[in-house]
Amino acid sequence: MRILVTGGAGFIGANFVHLLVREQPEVDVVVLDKLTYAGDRASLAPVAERVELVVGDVADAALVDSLVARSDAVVHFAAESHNDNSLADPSPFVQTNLVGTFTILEAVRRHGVRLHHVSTDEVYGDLELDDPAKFTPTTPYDPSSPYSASKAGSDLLVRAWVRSFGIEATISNCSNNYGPYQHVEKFIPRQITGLIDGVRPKLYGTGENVRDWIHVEDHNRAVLDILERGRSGRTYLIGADGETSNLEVVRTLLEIMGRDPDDFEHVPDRPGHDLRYAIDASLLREELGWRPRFTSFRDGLADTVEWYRANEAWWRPHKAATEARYAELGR
Ligand code: NAD
Ligand code: TDX
Repeated sequence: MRILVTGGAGFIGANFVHLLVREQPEVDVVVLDKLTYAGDRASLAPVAERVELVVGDVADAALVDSLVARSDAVVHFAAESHNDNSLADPSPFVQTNLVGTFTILEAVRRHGVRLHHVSTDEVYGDLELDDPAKFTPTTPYDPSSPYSASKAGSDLLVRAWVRSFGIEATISNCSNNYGPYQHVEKFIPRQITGLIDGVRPKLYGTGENVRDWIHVEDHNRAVLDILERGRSGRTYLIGADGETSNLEVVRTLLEIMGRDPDDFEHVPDRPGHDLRYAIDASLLREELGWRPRFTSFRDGLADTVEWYRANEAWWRPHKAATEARYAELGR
């Protein structure tokens, strides 16, 4: 069994590769990753001997065709993933997320290879703070940002390729992930590494926005379950009932790191900032028996703080350039 993991040098992809190598040692793992600013060879260093890393673009049709031809399954994580970047320059989002997914689809169609497409809950737009509803697999798509619109488009391409060409594919839409190897541009690692450097956390707008946090390992175990037992053509929502406001996240981090919980600052809001995401994962729980293992967000955050403290050599090279980009945006 050989699995091609696109985007395997990024945050979730690298954690997925670590999990595969640890728990399914009989599987051959090939990673296709362009090593953009978000990809880092160092994220695969602990498993380098066990993984073949091909540096290349998911939109390179000839390369993708040759890799898919020798694979039994493809797990497609590769994407431009940061909303703030998509507001500054949408072009790589359209290229990688749409054209890249199209390129993968054409290759799996030619070679009859099983695909799992990794997507986000942001395709559904956002919910009001007091809305009892959560996103379900039948919630209409209503993306807000160039990032989420490009992911929504990629999901729709997968659905069309299943229906029109009969490819064997599943889709998952997951809520916000946290854990080791997450780029320092993202909310939680930005604040942890800032605090290590003595910088106060930066909350966009009021901080009342809610994200449904899930540990990256719980996300990846769900992806493995879907890959093994999911029904082709189905969309599975992945979430662990982790709704927390950004303000609460910042206060918890400050407390874990031994600071005053009120010692943060408000910065200008993200344009079009989605208010709240919330996932109903009952299909995943009922059909596939998946359960999250990280049931305490506070404990998971404390582990993550420890990881960033112990792995400064991994994140430090990315920190200054990331903060320079934020300085240009005034955030
Ligand atoms: P990331 O930005 O950390 O990693 C993306 C990886 O893809 C990087 O290694 C990058 O080098 C690679 N890549 C980018 N463009 C490429 C291209 N053209 N060709 C080949 N490789 C390319 O992202 P992440 O947070 O790990 O997200 C992975 C996937 O999970 C994405 O599809 C994202 O939409 C989805 N997702 C993320 C979250 C989250 O909270 N981070 C939640 C739900 C879904
Ligand atoms: O410094 C910050 N301060 C702040 O208040 C940053 C970087 C973010 N925020 C807010 C914005 C969001 O409400 O924190 C929340 C989380 O922000 P991000 O980490 O940028 O994540 P988000 O925009 O919610 O998207 C994430 O989850 C869904 C991932 O980046 C996406 O790839 C995924 O699809």
